[in-house]
Amino acid sequence: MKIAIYPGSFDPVTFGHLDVIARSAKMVDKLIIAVLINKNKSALFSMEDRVRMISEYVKDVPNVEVHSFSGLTVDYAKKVGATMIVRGLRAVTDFEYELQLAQTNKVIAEGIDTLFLATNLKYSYLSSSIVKEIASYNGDISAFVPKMVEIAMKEKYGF
Ligand code: COD
Repeated sequence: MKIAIYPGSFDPVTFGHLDVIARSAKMVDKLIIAVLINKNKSALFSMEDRVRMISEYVKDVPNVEVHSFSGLTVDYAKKVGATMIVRGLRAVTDFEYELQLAQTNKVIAEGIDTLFLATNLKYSYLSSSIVKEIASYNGDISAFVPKMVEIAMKEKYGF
């Protein structure tokens, strides 16, 4: 059984993430979306909220599960029996960081490979940070995130 994890902060999940999820789910038997409980980075949404929002959009995809994790991504991958880490690439700026991450992970955990999916052109500019910035000024984020996320963000920023 081919199991992959798609780790990330997903703070919040965007159409860019959902596109990577839909495409990578077709390539494996089981895809686990692994939401990082990040002790260093202060997140806008709690881990529970992030898991709930993603779960809502993948609930009808039979081979996708959403969980949270802390610690090293490769340790979590081993724990769930995954041999593949899915990551998305938007631009050259992503490439340097992602390559470093993938190569380091390969050294510390043999047998786990990283699968890079090139962004869908429609979402190549899209990031959670940009969405948060626009939302914080009460801008229109409907083109970037699902409705449920849009509502939750408006609430967070008090609009
Ligand atoms: N189109 C395509 N892909 C996208 C888009 C988009 N519009 N937006 C985001 N993505 C991709 C990102 O490039 C990334 O690959 C993935 O989606 C998740 O993105 P984020 O921003 O939600 O998540 P990150 O990048 O903050 O996640 C970082 C990790 C949690 C994977 C990393 O910090 C980690 O592994 N932490 C655990 C500790 C560890 O193991 N560290 C590494 C040791 S080498």
